[in-house]
Amino acid sequence: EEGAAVPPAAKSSWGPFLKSIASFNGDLASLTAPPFILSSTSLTEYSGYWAEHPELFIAPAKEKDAAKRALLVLKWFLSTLKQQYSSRNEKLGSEKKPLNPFLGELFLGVWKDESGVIGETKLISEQVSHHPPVTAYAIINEKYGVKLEGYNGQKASFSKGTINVKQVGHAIYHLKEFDEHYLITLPSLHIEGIVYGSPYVELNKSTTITSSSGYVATIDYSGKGWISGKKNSFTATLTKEGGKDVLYTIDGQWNDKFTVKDGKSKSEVDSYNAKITKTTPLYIAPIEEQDPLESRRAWQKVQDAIGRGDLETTGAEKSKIENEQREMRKREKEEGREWERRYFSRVEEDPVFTKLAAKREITAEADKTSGIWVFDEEKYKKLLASPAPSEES
Ligand code: CLR
Repeated sequence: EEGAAVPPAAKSSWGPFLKSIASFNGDLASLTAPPFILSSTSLTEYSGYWAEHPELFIAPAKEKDAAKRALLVLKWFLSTLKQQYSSRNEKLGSEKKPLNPFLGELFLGVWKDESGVIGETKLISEQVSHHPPVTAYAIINEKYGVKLEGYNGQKASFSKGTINVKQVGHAIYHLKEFDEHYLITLPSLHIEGIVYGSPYVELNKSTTITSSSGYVATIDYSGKGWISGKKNSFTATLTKEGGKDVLYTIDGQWNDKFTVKDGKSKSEVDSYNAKITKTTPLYIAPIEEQDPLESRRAWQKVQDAIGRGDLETTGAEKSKIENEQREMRKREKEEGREWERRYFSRVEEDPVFTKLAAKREITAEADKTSGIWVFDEEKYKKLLASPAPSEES
């Protein structure tokens, strides 16, 4: 469960790495991790974790009762945590260091729907800033009028053997039919198991989901819980703004089982088992059909080299991308322009965010994400209407 320990051949690189993080400056991208901890996945791909269960993502759209709808939004959110925070451990044996996306990098895909019931759910993820690294995303299901949009960056610090990561940014879940918005804050986290060479994520403190319909969900993360003693524990409540009563409570483990109980009668009304709920694979276009800015096409050579354990080529191919990027930034600066984001725009203010954030004293911290980012419907529609971009040489 704790993941693979440091492989014998890598032991020699782990000590120096531990020393280097002790004097770490907060920029995760600048961490030079030993090869066995490098993943070949770019951080732009992580946006997909929000909807690997499309059926849960759209479920609130089918619920007529406002309180139950808010509960379904909470349930969907909780169901994303396993993918977000423990899927690398499960698939790769430990937490890994992702590739640091370049400005303008895209990760596009779609969760197809064979059943014909859910409809297609589209993913658009774009790196909107490189210094500091910020990823923005939109996830859209047109059939049910469900849209999630958000952006996030990370602020990290090192203390007492762990890396503490604060997420900056937020997500907004939207239901068209009810014209409802839900503002979701992102959990802080820390990395455990570093000294043993088998890092994994544990969530800190709490997150909230504030809805325009007046419901508030609070999720408290207790880690290796003081309540149950189990990893990844949490308790959550759903309340109506202004009211004192807890409408529903949920508790359990986000990577395992949790149960939903009625706040008054305490009887179980629903449950979820993260271990047996299957994820829907994301469909991504074959590399040769991808745009040159799409993550897997752009990083292909680096990813292949990491897969082969070929450090020299990994470094060389990474440098190629970095140098090319540096050149582009230099040219833009000379010409007094800025890189045009393809799907997102920087705004002074997002009225939806401002309104919901005011209820809970949440701030945008725009200075840490090089602005407030919103999904730009105009740009999106234009792109849908125009033919695929032609090959650049
Ligand atoms: C990115 C946004 C996702 C949720 C998420 C999950 C895990 C986080 C990741 C975010 C950011 C990068 C991260 C990662 C865990 C480890 C990794 C903090 C917040 C760092 C860069 C790796 C450090 C190296 C150790 C493995 C030693 O929605």
